[in-house]
Amino acid sequence: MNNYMKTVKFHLVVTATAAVLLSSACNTGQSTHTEQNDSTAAGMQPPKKEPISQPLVSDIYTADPSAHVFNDRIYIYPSHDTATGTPENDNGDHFNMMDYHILSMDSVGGKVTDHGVALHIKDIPWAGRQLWAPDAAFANNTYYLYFPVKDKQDVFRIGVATSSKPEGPFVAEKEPIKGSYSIDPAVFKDDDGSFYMYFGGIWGGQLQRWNNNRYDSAGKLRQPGEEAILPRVAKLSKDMKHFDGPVKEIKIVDKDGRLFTEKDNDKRFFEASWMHKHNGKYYFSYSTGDTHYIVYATGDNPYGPFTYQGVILNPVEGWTNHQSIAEVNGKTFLFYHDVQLSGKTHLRNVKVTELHYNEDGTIQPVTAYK
Ligand code: FUB
Repeated sequence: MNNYMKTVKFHLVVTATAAVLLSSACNTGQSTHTEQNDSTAAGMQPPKKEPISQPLVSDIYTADPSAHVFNDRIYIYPSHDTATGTPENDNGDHFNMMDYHILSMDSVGGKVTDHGVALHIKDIPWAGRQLWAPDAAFANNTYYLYFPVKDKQDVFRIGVATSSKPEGPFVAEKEPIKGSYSIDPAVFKDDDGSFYMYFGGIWGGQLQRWNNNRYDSAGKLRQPGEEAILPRVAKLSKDMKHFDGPVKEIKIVDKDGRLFTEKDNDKRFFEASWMHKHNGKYYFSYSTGDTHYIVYATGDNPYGPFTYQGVILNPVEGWTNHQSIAEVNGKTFLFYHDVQLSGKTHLRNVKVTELHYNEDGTIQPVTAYK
């Protein structure tokens, strides 16, 4: 299957609710007609699958939700998907996002506020195209927005922008973070106050072009029998705008301590890093990309190694799968997206559902449809 090219992978029926929401709310000019409907032969309708959660907003398309609690309010830092008409290709060019909108709500299930444009690509001096999945952090009395975007040479770098308010507007630094590359920054604050950035994404995210932190425009994806490409981590400096030390690879291993190979593509790293802590353990979660799972691995320190534990979120409708995990008033929530509103893989909508742990600290997998 090509990278990001499959419009809709599953034969899930988009609910009537979604179609109504779309036609009344999403003023994008996109049709509600989906490939699922095309591929469903008359008389062979699969059973209707009801989503367990509804989109948090339906007047814009949003994806890749990074959730944090700031000042007792839930803030979500998503990608803002738009129908720009960019043709689909293997590099994900059709994910051609131009700005960020921050969402917030006082509780899960409460009214969601869209705070409007927080940062636009035209205000990032070094940016070329494609604002992908962001994250945010608070330190030094400042809110920091971290974002991946291709530079003017078409190489993904990670930038930082600042604001005095969690919802922005944010002002971008003049250069990307020195030594940064690839996509999907996730910034984690440890109990001692240190911040770490986890990042990387293969295929369209270009991580295969980086070996030993050096760029090779001809860098190739691994062969099935080769060790899988690993995600990256870097400690952040006190000013939150630099890496404090070299970027390191994160080892994800099986129960026998073995690294995964490329053919273990239902377990190996693809994109969508996230780190959270539970009962003193570090939980590193990520998307397996072409097999569409959100999975997790646990470890004893922020650098790993992390031992693979299992699935957090089964494949959702659409090609991409991307999560964040946040604790709100003693409960743990999984923020994710699917394509309920559009049926198109690059026009997604963010959602949230509760996540539950077993007594041994393992996570109960979520299936987003019932
Ligand atoms: O939103 C663009 C890209 O799609 C993200 O950076 C990936 O994680 C995937 O969700």
